[in-house]
Amino acid sequence: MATQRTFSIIKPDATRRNLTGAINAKIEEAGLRIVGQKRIHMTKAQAEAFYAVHAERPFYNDLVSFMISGPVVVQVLEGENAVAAYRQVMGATNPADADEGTIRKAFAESIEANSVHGSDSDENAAIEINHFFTEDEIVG
Ligand code: IDP
Ligand code: MG
Repeated sequence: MATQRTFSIIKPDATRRNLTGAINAKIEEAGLRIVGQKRIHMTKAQAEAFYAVHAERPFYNDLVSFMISGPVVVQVLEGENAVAAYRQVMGATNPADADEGTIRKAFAESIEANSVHGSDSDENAAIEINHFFTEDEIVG
């Protein structure tokens, strides 16, 4: 598998608890390179658009409120098979189901406040990266 990029968000529950460095350590230990990174406070419109695929789910409004409840760190990660590799180090959506050693097992507070987002496909990674980064902000 060739070098690939994926999109990551360190969510407000993690920035609030000062876990950016600890999460970045797990990302780097997994062999992924952080090639773009910035700390932002998402607008409501940005969060709604980002999670539009979940608009019909019962947790959508709560999820949008959570994602704008504090700063987030948006990231571009690069590496071998990056989309799948990051999903693996993130762990399951519900931390109760997450494997030992994963970010969500170590840090997530709940199924909603689960510390990180990672793209679920190569196609969505490209869309999500373009949403938050210009090409000159990504330095490999
Ligand atoms: P993922 O982040 O593991 O890809 P998705 O199903 O894409 O999981 O859900 C997006 C986000 O929505 C999750 O990371 C979590 O923050 C939130 N979420 C998912 N399922 C639930 C739920 O059942 N209750 C509350 N929040 C949820
Ligand atoms: Mg998802």
